[in-house]
Amino acid sequence: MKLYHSNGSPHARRVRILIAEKGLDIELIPVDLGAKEQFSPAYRAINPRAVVPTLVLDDGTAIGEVPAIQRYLEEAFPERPLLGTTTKEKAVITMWDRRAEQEGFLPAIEAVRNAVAGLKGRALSGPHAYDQIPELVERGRLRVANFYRDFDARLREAPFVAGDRYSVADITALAAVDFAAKALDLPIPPEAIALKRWHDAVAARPSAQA
Ligand SMILES: N[C@@H](CCC(=O)N[C@@H](CS)C(=O)NCC(=O)O)C(=O)O
Repeated sequence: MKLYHSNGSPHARRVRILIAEKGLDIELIPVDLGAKEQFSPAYRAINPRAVVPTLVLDDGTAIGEVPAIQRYLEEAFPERPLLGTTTKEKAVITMWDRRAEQEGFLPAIEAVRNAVAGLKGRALSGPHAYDQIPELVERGRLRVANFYRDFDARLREAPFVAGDRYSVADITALAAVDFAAKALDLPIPPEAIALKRWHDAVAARPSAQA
């Protein structure tokens, strides 16, 4: 099995953290996004959407899209579960994972992709060209600020995003916070005490280095 990824990709980081949490040994193959390697015929043959990450199984099956890759790895390697074990737990974790993605992770990416000069005409990843919309930068930053406020409230009532146990929802929220802090200079605000307590705990796990 091989994971095509990029060190700078927050999407790929979500899969790398899950791999580290599960203690899996999966070959990492870098795709140079700066050199536009994702658009090479060789990579497009693996992922026609020209995005990372992609997991390629030993039989050649290529799996794109972060939640699909995470689902495959969870079911193929059920030890150290991160997507829940009971029906209820699976639903609650999926709910919080989607909320972390839609309310934090994707807004942070939206703000960056609509701002960065090097991404002119590339406001959305994938095979099609889209112009930047400058208004989305401020809106994206506002959405991240609201994500911080709402997840701080959530983490005042639970130690981890989806409840009592670390899960894939923590991975998505961590990737969102770290990307917003670095790429948007939007760190966790001082009043978000519970969010900060949670971040200190999840960022201290060895997997956060992935
Ligand atoms: N929905 C995809 C999104 C993947 C994605 O957007 N990856 C970015 C890197 S974080 C990418 O490959 N960008 C290439 C580009 O902008 O051309 C997933 O879940 O894997």
